[in-house]
Amino acid sequence: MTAPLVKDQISITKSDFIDQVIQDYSVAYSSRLASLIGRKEVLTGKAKFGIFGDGKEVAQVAMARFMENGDFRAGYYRDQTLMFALGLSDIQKFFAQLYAHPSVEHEPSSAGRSMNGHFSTRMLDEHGDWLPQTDRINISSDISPTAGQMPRVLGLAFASKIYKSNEALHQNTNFSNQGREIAWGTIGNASTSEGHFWESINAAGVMQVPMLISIWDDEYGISVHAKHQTTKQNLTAILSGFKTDKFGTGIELITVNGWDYPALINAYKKASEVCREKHTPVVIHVKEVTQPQGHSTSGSHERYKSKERLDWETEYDCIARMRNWMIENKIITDIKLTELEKDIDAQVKEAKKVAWASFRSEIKTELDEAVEIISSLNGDYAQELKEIMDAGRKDILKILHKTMRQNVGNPAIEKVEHFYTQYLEKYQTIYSSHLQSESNRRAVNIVEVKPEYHPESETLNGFEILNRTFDALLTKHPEVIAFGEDVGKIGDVNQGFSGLQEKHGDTRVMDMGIRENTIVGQAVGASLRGLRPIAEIQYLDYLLYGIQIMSDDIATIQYRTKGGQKYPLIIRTRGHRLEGIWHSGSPMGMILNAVRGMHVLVPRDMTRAAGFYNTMIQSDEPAIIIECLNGYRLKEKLPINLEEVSVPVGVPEIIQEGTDVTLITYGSCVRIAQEGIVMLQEKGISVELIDVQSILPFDIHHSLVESIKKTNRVVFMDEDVKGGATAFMMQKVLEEQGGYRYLDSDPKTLTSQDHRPAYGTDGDYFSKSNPEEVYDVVYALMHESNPQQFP
Ligand SMILES: Cc1ncc(C[n+]2csc(CCOP(=O)(O)OP(=O)(O)O)c2C)c(N)n1
Ligand SMILES: [Mg+2]
Repeated sequence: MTAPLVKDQISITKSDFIDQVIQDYSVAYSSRLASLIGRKEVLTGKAKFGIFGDGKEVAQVAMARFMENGDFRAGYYRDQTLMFALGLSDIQKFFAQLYAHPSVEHEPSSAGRSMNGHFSTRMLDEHGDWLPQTDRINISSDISPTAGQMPRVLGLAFASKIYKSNEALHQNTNFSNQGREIAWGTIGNASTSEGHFWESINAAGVMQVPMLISIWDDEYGISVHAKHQTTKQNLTAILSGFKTDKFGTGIELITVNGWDYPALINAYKKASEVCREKHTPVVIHVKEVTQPQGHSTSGSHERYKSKERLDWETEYDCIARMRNWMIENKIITDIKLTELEKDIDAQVKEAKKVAWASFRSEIKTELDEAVEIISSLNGDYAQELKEIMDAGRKDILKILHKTMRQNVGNPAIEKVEHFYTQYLEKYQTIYSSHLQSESNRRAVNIVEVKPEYHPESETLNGFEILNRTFDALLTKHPEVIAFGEDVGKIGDVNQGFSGLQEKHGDTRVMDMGIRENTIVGQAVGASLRGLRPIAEIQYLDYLLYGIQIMSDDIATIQYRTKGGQKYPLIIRTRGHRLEGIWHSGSPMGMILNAVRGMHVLVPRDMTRAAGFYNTMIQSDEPAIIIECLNGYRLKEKLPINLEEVSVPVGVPEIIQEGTDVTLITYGSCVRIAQEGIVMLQEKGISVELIDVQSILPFDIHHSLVESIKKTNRVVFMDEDVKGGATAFMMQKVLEEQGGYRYLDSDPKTLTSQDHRPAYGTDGDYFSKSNPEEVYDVVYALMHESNPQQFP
């Protein structure tokens, strides 16, 4: 029989349809149980915190029905049911994450590094290379900052557009089937208050990309009601201005209730068709969603929800409603359903037990070993460790440490120390690996190629050197795309991409709206799907709009998936010296502290910048490359091997050798320093000038201390605020490299003022470090050491 029960449902036989509905209900029901049991696990102390998907189950089983291989999801912590429905997680893995089991095998989403409900699938093999993406559904790794997923889901959808429109990429079948993939996003109603949401929705509408967003609207964001979140308390109403017009441009907007299974199936069917076939973005506003257990284990919703609301939530519980609907429509009898639920109860409890047992069993072995070793020295301490309930690795290390402290000088302690050191090292690695890529293609492995010159080499403007480099990269790598404000038609405000849109097409070199946050998000999503984006932030001063994504998403991707996902992307920007409060920024300390996990590269000229672009395109890691704003019109000799030039990351360059003082700087300050050095030379002072070039990673071979061994004096200079990147460099060289031992004078920093730089030539002079200050700081050091010679 081929009578579809649900209106417009794909034509399937009745028995298949019934099986499908029962399957959906089973997944939803088992997910609910996992939530209920999960909360208990936290409240009884077996896990620290829990946030669950209860109340959102039925919408998610409906959504899962329409996802296809090759599709991507970027969502948030409520999506456990979707993960179960897709077979991408299971109850055991769910509990393994709740217990923070630090194992990729047991907890593949984050290896115990993320809170529960933060999902991902593994997209890299054991060498860090891409696995195929088109034979599976891909879950981009969740982050906690609400709405932080939005720029990424936009980027994932943007990638489909690129794959569809650029025929040269149609052969990349591991990444895309000619752009037919939908990027599915989920977000809570309250998180739509964030700018990220509106910026992403607008950008999707402008670009017409296959982004399908589901809003789980439970009327609350923790305790804060929709009336404080959303104009008119009505997302459908305020989104309606985005609705598709008669030309089909805009966003398809669908509203549906979260307890209405057949309506949800219809909604997702319609949504996915238009999104996949026409690349029309869709928002599904899933209303009347509940939170049976409140927001999370941190509080109870009885504190802020009225009795009426709580009663309504019980009445409109999606699982209870689906259950009734199934019985009313004779899909299954109450008795059979009750039997099924009993079976599921047993399965969920068993899976939870197995997850706990495997989490504890490894610790238990280690605990036994530690107790035995400690008991040979202190029976009481051994007993203390034994008695700690569900003792963890921290407890083991604390008691071992205490035993060592008590037995200083006792030769028998050696065994404890040995165990302690090995144990600490093992777990330090388990918890601290993968800040960056550990593959062979990590940036530090890319081999240096120095620029070579011909006696008759041409001299070009800096921007022309870059232009040739970008042209070569676009020619050589079809996956390279470049985009940003003014990057397309005019080829960026400083002409680095001039003429390249005409040459390579507008699917390679693109203009974007003024929206730094989602420009970064587009780079994220595109890079996760095998493209090689160069995303431009027009000026370094506006990086702040995008730095949240850089810090929370890009910089943590390898770490939070323990090498399961990567973003090989380049953020291109220009900064340092120019003029005025917002066009001469150099907030390096802020950046380098926010993006540990990325590379921060600060080339002093455009040849060096070209070398960094070439290096990073060969690597599989994310970088920010900051070009010098005042360098585009400076003349540079054109290397004969420009396309091959590769500047190594983490390797400083000695610009000028010297014997009296080491001056360490980077970027535009190299030229400022050189001016000061000329004045010092006139006084017979010899300065060794070093350009660090790469702030993260920083001097990986510890070459700077070698210079200090020779000069015994050091100045760290830049144009950041005091205590910014100069303090970072000082810590690296004096503490990490042990440079303090070789100093005969105080270490010095030379920075800008703490205020933003004032406009104009004089404003710049009084705001930023300048050549006369270089002279003064260095001269003062020499005077102190030899007042006769340097009065
Ligand atoms: C940027 C940011 N601000 C605050 C928080 C703390 N926080 C976590 S969840 C949440 C409420 C989110 O509500 P909603 O988007 O409606 O999702 P729901 O939990 O209701 O599904 C808040 C404020 C956060 N994680 N990120
Ligand atoms: Mg909510």
